[in-house]
Formats: sequence, C-alpha cells, structure tokens
Amino acid sequence: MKITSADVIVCSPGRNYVTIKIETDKGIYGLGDATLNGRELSVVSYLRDHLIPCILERDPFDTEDIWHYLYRGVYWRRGAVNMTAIGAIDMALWDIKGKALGVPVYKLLGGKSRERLLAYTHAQGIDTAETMEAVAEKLEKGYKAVRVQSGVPGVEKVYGVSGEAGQYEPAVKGNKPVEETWDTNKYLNYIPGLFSKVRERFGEEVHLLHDSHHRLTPIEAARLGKELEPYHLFWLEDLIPAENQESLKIVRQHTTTPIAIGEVFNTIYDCQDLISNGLVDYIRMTIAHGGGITPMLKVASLAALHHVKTGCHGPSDLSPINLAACLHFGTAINNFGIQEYMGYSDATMEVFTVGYSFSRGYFNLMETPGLGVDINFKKAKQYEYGPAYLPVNRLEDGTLYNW
Ligand code: KDG
Ligand code: MG
Repeated sequence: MKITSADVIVCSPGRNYVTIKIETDKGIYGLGDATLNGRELSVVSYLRDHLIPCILERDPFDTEDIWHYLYRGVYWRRGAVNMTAIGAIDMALWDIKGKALGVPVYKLLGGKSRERLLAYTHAQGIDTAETMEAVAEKLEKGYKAVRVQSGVPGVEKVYGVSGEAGQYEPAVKGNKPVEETWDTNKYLNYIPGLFSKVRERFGEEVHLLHDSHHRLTPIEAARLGKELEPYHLFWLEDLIPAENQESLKIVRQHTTTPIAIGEVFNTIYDCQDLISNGLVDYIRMTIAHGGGITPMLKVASLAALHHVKTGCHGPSDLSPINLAACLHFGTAINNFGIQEYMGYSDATMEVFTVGYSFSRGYFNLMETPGLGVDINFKKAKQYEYGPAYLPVNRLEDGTLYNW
C-alpha cells in the first residue's frame, strides 16, 4: 500500500479545527487531528509545505519509521507546531492501518485492557452557588468524575468559567488575544472553602478534579495541595508552569494531593524527569500534541514503570478525531487513568461522526475499523475558519502573568 496524496481541511463548526486526510492507492484514507488552539494555520502550513511531500509514496504501515523520519529527519526537533503536525500524520496512518486490516485501532496497540473508559467533565460557575448547581447537574447526568472551576470573589474573569450560560471556550475570535487579570492571593483564599462545600454536599464517592492552569509558584502550589487534602481530590492539575520541573519537588514534599501535568508537553523528554522522579501521578499529554499514537505508547510504558497513569487532555479545542485516538490508546494500555471530556457543540457533531458512545460517566468504543471517526466535507465547508486566540493574563498591577 502507498500514500498517494494528503491534504488539510480547516473548518470552524463552533470553533476552529484542523484535520489531515491521507489517501492511499487502495482507496483507503486516514484522518488525523492537527488542531493547535490559536495557532491553527501554522500547523496547516507546516503540514502542506513541509511534511506531506515527505510521506508521499511511503507505505502507511511503516508508522515507526515514518515517525522517526519526521521527528529526527527534519533536524529541528520538538515544539508544539512540529509535534502537532507529526501527531496528526501518525494518527491518520494508524487509522489507515486499522481500516486496511478491518480492525479497530486499539486491537493493533495491545488489544482490550478494559471494557469502558472513565471520563471527567467540567462543572463551572461564577460563584460558589452556581458552581454547586453545575456539579449537581453533571452528577444527575451520571458523571462519576467532575472538574470543578469557579469564579473567584474579586477577580473579574477566571480560567475555566465562561461568565455566560453554556460551554466554556477560552479562545476568543479576533486578531489578537483578549486580556484577563489574576490575583493568586484571592484564589488561594477561596478554593479550599469551595471544595469543602462541594464535598459536604455531594459526599466522598464522586471524583473531584481542579485545574490551577499554571498560575502558582511551587510554594503556593504546596499550600493549595495541603489545604485541599481533606477533600481527597482525584487530581490537582497544572499547579505550576512545568518548564522548571525540579520545583515540583517542593510541592511533593508538602502534599499528598495527586498531581497531574502535561497537557502542553509534546515529547517524552518533557515528562521523562517528572515521571522517573515520581513527581506526578497522572500524565496529561494527549495524542495530537504529543506527536501521535506511536510516541504516546512509549510515554505510557515509561509512566507504567513509575506508577503514573494517563489522563489525556481532551478539551473541545481538540477534535473528535483526537478524542477517538485517545480512547483507542486508553483501551489498549494497562495504566489508563481517566479521559477528559468536555462534550462537543451540535455544529461540531454535524461535521464529525464518531465510533464511540458516552453513557453515565464512561466511554464505550464501537468495533468500527480504524479510529472510527469521519468528517463530512460538505458540512465542514459551511463553517469557515476565523482567527481566535487564547487570552493573555496580567496581574492587577499590569504585570504579564501565566494564563
Ligand atoms: O487550548 C487550551 C485549552 O485546551 C486548555 O486551557 C484547557 O486546561 C485545559 C484543560 O484542562 O482542559
Ligand atoms: Mg488543563
């Protein structure tokens, strides 16, 4: 079998998505998600101008060699744009392999390690009362795990909270990022009380998660982890920006609250030290931004050696193709932890059809060959791309801060 052509589709059914379609001489095609929120067109250009020409005529079954060709062979390694593009190609090749053999991708990755996959969703509100109602609503829908984010008194707009009814979408349409403000002190004073109330009302059984979205220093993170200990979180996510990984030791020395990091990582080298030094409990890397299924199997193997489980990033700013790839990966590996699931807009689900279902807190994979996902090009064309950016963050005195 040979790759004969490939192209990239950019569409915006509710939000921007980039999809690669790779065609073969046997009439089988594969799809991959190449979405990088706020930097979509850079990945499109990288794929069209540089990577696609390198994969023509190759046998799509040679995923290992093609991956190394694109990773080592280009000389310039790592980076979000590069690895998202490689990830999309790798995903599409696994899709082709599954379709060619008539089996779902998970069967090629080790087979079935579990019947269904635990997922967590997001509950958010502008204040404690609204957040509690949002949690209640998710539990009524059958979710077993809920990420709780709330507006903080005295802070105008907080990560994870939309301020309007409906799905939270941080990327704002326009030609440059909007600005938000942040106050760590107000946040740290508020969050433990919120979780105390959530536990008191909803009991011990529900898994609770929280995302600090890279906003704390190590010692502030240590304080938050410690103060949240009585509420037994499933995980506390992205407490600190993870460039300086040594600093996670400070957090670890002070708290038993489980730590999840890695949604912005794109190679195994970004998480190697964190995992092998026992500094995280869950690795958040996802298939699209982690360079594809091929390298993520290696991340999972490394993680398994150190008691670390997966918790793949699965926001609505990655398409259902990435989610499907995460579910095949999660079905096959032994150390699956949990899958993030925000749900998708009706417009998104008009464009993509999927081979998984979601019920009462768990995903079930169908036995569709390949990744089990498709895209409707006619519909996709009706939703035109428009630039959208993630916000930037400033402290109240104007200092630029982590978003
Ligand atoms: O594009 C950025 C979002 O995907 C990110 O802000 C979402 O932190 C996030 C999460 O945990 O889903
Ligand atoms: Mg996050």
